[in-house]
Amino acid sequence: MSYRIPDSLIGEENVKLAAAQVEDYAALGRRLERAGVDIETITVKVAAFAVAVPTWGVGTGGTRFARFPGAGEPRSIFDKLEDCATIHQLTRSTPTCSPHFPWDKVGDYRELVERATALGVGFDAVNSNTFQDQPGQTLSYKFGSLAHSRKAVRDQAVAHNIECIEIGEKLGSKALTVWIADGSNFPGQSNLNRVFDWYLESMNAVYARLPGDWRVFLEHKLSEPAFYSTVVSDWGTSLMAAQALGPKAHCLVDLGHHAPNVNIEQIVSRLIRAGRLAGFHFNDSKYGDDDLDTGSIDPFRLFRVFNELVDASARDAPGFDPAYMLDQSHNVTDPVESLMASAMETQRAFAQALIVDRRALAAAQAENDVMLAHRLLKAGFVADVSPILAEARLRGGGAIDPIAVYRASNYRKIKAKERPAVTGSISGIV
Ligand code: RM4
Ligand code: MN
Ligand code: MN
Repeated sequence: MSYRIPDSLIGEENVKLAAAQVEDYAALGRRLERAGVDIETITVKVAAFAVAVPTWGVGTGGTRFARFPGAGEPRSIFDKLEDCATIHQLTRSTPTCSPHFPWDKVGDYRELVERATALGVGFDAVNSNTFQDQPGQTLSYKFGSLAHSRKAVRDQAVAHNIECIEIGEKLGSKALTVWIADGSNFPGQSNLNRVFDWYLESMNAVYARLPGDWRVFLEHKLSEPAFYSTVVSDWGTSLMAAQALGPKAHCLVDLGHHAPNVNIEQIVSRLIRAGRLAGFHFNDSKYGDDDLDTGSIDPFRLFRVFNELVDASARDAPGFDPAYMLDQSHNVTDPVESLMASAMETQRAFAQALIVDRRALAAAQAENDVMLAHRLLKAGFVADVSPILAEARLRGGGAIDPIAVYRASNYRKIKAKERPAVTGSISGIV
């Protein structure tokens, strides 16, 4: 049996921080009470919040230049599941993982489900991959996949997506996420109108195979690897496609897939309005699709996104049921630590958005009291809600300080012995 962090260690580490936690939680509770906010209500909501871990995220990523593999990296989906389970064990906020195919392909999916269940994790949306060629693949995706100029290549990409749905059914998933790298690098390389027709035609064929209770998440991206035009470049294109496909198609917002300075929270608001917000791939960025850790660069942006989500939930927006996932590449940190920190940052933004006084905010907006409205919103962001997050974890059997427990356990060192390095890359994003 491979190593798992003993719950007794979590207990021992929690004891060291317990007194301070009681004090900090009580103090924050009193502070919030003065503002008319019941801390318990917030803690319960935060405890129920869940974000999926991408299976490709637990491997070490890389840049265009190099990948520096770390000792004890997962070698297969079974190892990845262990790391996903560890993240959930300590943070109590990541009960599911989002697999990527063919990276996570196995011969026996019943065995995979059994292993996941034994580890206490489930499966979220399945992701297809038509942005690389796989060994032995008949036709190349060099010039595109679902929107390729040749029908045979499009058919191959459609078949792969259908296979992902079939695998997902075995895993208990309820959604397929489709991101394509299709686009062009040179003006004139492709007909901007025709490629969208091909994409829609292909996606129609995939959509037709969705089980009744499934959704398909369309992920847009401004650029990369195509640097002149991308077939599904923005939320407008994504929404056009979702509306053309049917009610099961929704638009997924990866925070890194927009031009710099774009008002992403407004995009989120518009997609909610259209009843087509699929959910998120959370990460952070400074320049492009940097895939940095969530909340590490611009936590205020993350808060502003959550402000729209809490607002939508407060007004019971029709069809509002977003799926939350992380999508990051970890090049210089231990992926387990990064994913734990990111899961906590999404919870933080959620908690901060929850404590905004929405009634006072609406009144200030109605009066055009700009400064008051801004300060009411900002009050949520500047509040240190860490004791709420720790309390939610503690009550769920997790760690007050997940990264401290992880380090105390020597998990990675032990895994380095259990997982002798394999040659080649299994991590995906290189
Ligand atoms: C893409 C996109 C997809 C992810 C791949 C690895 O940029 O974000 O969601 O599956 O990267
Ligand atoms: Mn993504
Ligand atoms: Mn991306």
